[in-house]
Amino acid sequence: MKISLVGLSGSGKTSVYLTTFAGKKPEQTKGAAPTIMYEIRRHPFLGLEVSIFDFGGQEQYRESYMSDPKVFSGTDVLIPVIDLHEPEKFEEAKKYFTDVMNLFKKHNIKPAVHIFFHKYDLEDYVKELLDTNLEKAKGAFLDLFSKWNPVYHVTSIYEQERLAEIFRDILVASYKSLEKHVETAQKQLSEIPARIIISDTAGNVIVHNVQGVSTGLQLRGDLRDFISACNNLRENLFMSESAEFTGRGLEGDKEITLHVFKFIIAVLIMKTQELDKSAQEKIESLLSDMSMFADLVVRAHAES
Ligand SMILES: Nc1nc2c(ncn2[C@@H]2O[C@H](COP(=O)(O)OP(=O)(O)O)[C@@H](O)[C@H]2O)c(=O)[nH]1
Ligand SMILES: [Mg+2]
Repeated sequence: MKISLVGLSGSGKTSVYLTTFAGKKPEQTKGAAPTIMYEIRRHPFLGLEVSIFDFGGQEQYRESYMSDPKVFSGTDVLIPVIDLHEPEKFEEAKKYFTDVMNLFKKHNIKPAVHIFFHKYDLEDYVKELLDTNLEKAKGAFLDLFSKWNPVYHVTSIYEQERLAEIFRDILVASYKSLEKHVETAQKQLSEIPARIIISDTAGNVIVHNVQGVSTGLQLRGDLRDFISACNNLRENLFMSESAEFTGRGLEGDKEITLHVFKFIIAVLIMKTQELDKSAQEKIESLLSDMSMFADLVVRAHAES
């Protein structure tokens, strides 16, 4: 799975990567060095290797990688990033994207296109202009990509949770038939009176109902380590594809249960009270759905 992020220098590509995939806080992206040429980063998600190509937007580098079309080949998802704080650069961005699209056409690369109208926030910016710029950007760019059936998203690294959800949806969409399960799980979670996190065993959060457990797609470090350790035990000690682990504080009534399904999906359930029968049934139903979800992921791997 190859995702290519393209956009002018300073539009926010590296920041999008860092806050979503690398566990960085938005503030930590300020003053990062501009990307030279392009950078490739690899990230496992649901056991699939995702490579994220971050193309430096500076003119002098653009020409040299644009003359080597290999860099774009195999792109499954193209994400043009447009900086809403810099409307005076829309024309230049249009020119750049036109060149990119021509290259894709010429080499018959047909990615799904997700346009990010980015920096939709008031960090160092005035409110009145933001919506004007958004309308202007829609006018300028939706048309440009219209042949590619683009989907657009209004994004900001300061809406980290939302941005992570957008990427999760883009990634999950590449496994046909998984989207429905994620949607169902999200609904189930809202109805269960326990704190639940569903992630993959690498610690990418898929759905949860707990505030502040993740930074972008990345689960909090201690929980990620817990899942990783349990997953190793499952493999080395139990030698089974799925396993269950429980921890309990001897004072108080906190309890944590981890279910690993098919070595790929982790469901963490944190309880602070005994659950009534109806809540327990909901949890059972969630678990059986996630077990099916894990089967589907494994099958999708086998098919690809
Ligand atoms: N206000 C705001 N600033 C952002 C956002 N995303 C990135 N930035 C800032 O924009 C600047 C350039 O970002 P960078 O990721 O290096 O751009 P790149 O050249 O496209 O990789 C950095 O100072 C970031 O902190 C955003 O969503 N909102
Ligand atoms: Mg960059």
